Amino acid sequence: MDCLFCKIVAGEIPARKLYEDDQVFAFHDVNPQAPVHFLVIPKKHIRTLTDLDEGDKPLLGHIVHTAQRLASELGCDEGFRVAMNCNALGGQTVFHIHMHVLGQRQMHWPPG
Ligand code: IU
Repeated sequence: MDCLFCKIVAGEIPARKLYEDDQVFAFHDVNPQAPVHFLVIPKKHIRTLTDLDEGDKPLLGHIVHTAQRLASELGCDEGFRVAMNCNALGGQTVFHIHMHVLGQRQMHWPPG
């Protein structure tokens, strides 16, 4: 499959791995936008949020829970941001869904 994040999951492209289980993979973003910036992705290839179906609900819950747990482990309990960009207008550049987790700096609203 010609998907960069599937290749990261398969170990074909290097990534600084934070966590992995049978459903999800988490790694530090290669171009961090905050002192803490990592991504949580499903191992299953889902192109974008508009491709989700009912059966993906437990997987999405697991992604959120993994994001929260790792954010806490990385010292972000005071506050952090999660973001999922959807399709080109939403700022998505890698078409395999991923949850950004950013922390250890003041966040602002609205994002750009
Ligand atoms: P976006 O929401 O699709 O725009 O985010 C894609 C992110 O994936 C972006 O922050 C990249 O820096 C990041 N990334 C990465 O961490 N490692 C890679 O090999 C590639 C992209 I390609």
